[in-house]
Amino acid sequence: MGCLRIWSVLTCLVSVSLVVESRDSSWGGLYPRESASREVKSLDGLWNFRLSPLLDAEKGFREEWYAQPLSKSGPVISMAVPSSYNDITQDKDLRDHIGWAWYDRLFYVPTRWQTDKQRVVLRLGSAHYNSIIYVNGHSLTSHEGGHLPIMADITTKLVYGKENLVTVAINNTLTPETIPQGTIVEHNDPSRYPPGYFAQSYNFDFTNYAGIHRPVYIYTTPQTFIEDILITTDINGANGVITYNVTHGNTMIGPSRSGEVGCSMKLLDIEGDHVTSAMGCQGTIVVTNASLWWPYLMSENPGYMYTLLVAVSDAEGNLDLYPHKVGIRTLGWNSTTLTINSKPLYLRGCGKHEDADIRGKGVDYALIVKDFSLLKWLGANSFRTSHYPYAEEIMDMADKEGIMIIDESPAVGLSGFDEALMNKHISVMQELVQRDKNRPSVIMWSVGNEPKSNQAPALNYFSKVVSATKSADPSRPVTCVLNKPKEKEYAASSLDVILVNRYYSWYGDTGHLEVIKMQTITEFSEWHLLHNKPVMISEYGAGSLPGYHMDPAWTWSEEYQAELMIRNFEAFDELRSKGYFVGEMIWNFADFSTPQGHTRPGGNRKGIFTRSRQPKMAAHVLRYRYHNLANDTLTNSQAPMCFTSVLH
Ligand code: GCB
Repeated sequence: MGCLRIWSVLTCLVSVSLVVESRDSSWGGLYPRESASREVKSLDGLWNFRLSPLLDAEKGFREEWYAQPLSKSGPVISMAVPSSYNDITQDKDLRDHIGWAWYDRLFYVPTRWQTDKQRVVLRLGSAHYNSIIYVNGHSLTSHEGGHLPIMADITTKLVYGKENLVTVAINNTLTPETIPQGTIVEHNDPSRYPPGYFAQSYNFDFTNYAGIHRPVYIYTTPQTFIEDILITTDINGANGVITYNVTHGNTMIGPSRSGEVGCSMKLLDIEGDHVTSAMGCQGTIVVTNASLWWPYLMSENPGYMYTLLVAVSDAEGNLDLYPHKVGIRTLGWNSTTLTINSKPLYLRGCGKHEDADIRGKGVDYALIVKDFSLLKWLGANSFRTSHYPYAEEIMDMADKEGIMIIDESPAVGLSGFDEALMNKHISVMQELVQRDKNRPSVIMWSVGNEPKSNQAPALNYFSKVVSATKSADPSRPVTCVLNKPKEKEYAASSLDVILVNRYYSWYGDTGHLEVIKMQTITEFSEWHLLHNKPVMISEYGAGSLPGYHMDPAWTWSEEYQAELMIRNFEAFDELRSKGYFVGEMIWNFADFSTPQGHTRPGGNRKGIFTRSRQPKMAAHVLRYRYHNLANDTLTNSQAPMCFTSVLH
């Protein structure tokens, strides 16, 4: 029975993909933005929702739940979109569900869209993990992977001026073939487990939240439309140089006239005033006396962005317009240093999560604004999208606020490294680069976090994944966040910058804060010596329970967390003075949800803020340091900051 049920969950992923009319969309398209030629309509709100029965994962497909409103085929509950579904109700089975979940809602499209011969696109910012999208009963597209957009042209499937039905089936099952990986553990002992009992296990330290996590839009374009825009920037003296390449598409409604399509560009400054114009679908724009994109606290005016108003016109002169933000900046890297606009960079940041109570990983605008407000309060200039690509709404804020991003793929804790996994990993990297390639905030790609890179096949695997990422985008350095001992580690040699997670005096030498400085300096010097590359610490930290105090410091107290940080700072300052240590990121920005476990009291408590974003003592300590470091960087002094005076 158990076996049968697992077979059912897993094969369902395979068999249903066969019935999808147009398969796997890996190009999520440009973010839906309004313009004079594009209308955008939000489908966010309350959808209808039902889980597949636990012992019959395929029921929804067999009974074609997508063919009519879900409420007609059985009971439904209301479900918020965007949000994870897990923590919304009091139902433990919903929280812990493994398998298919079904969403649907009705929506109208105006007849005018048909009269005006508009192309209509449906776009989900993300849905975790496997999803199949239906409109009016047609299976339009499927997507594997939970953190990247899904797009489908729905023009010919709509009933204009009437009600339309969108249905989304989502499966959160993780297997050794998914990214990230997981395993379904069967429990076949009938004396200990009920029939069919199984559990999902995975090798990462955060809750595998599921649902429609990001906004759902439908939007229109003319039949000849802007499909993609590639922007790179350079600096020449006081001038900025913007190189662009616009690709355009044609719907199936009209004949293809790509030969007759023309492009024109208008560059506007931050106030919306015209700066310059250009003709042609590819070209270069020179911006005299350009305002550059600078990180927060590296300029009086961080995050400066122009708007490139892209116009594509067809033979009849119909225009498609898309406003695209452009930050002019350059990145550089060598064996010791990262630079932005030729100035050395020191990353003062955090590892984060998309995580909040009730909504899990669902986009929440209030939380986005709060988090950026806290990052700026801290004096941070960067964060890593640990351990998956974050919502575009978050990335937009990072661009705007001048917060630099290490943009990470969902490849957390990978092992196995066979060719099939590698090809999937490469596709994920290409999808991520495709989505975020024009963002000035993105200063580095991270192909993953803590792979089992002590396994020999990791050598070939990472050299291929990194080189595919570099060919997708040669303009940014590529890294992978490592945690294996450097003596037996096969990914580092392929990377531009070495990022290492280390928890001295937490997972090892627990309680012995006095060894941190020595161990950190020894280890990071050796990483540099071994690979002759810039190095940084991408995670360090300790758990603390807010309000629990103990002096002298004791594990889980706020004092222990703060002192552990201060001891690390001593090491970081010494490493900085050596000239190859390019950054530090505390783990974690805020407490976050994890699977239940005896080492995780209410989740991972290494946040310097609580899950509700209130500061622990650690946040004040970090704030003091980051603002000092920022001042230090501003004056270009490399003088190490000392915190020994605060120690016992
Ligand atoms: C790590 C992982 C992160 C965990 C963290 C911890 O190295 O990258 O996902 O949450 O350690 O707290 O153990």
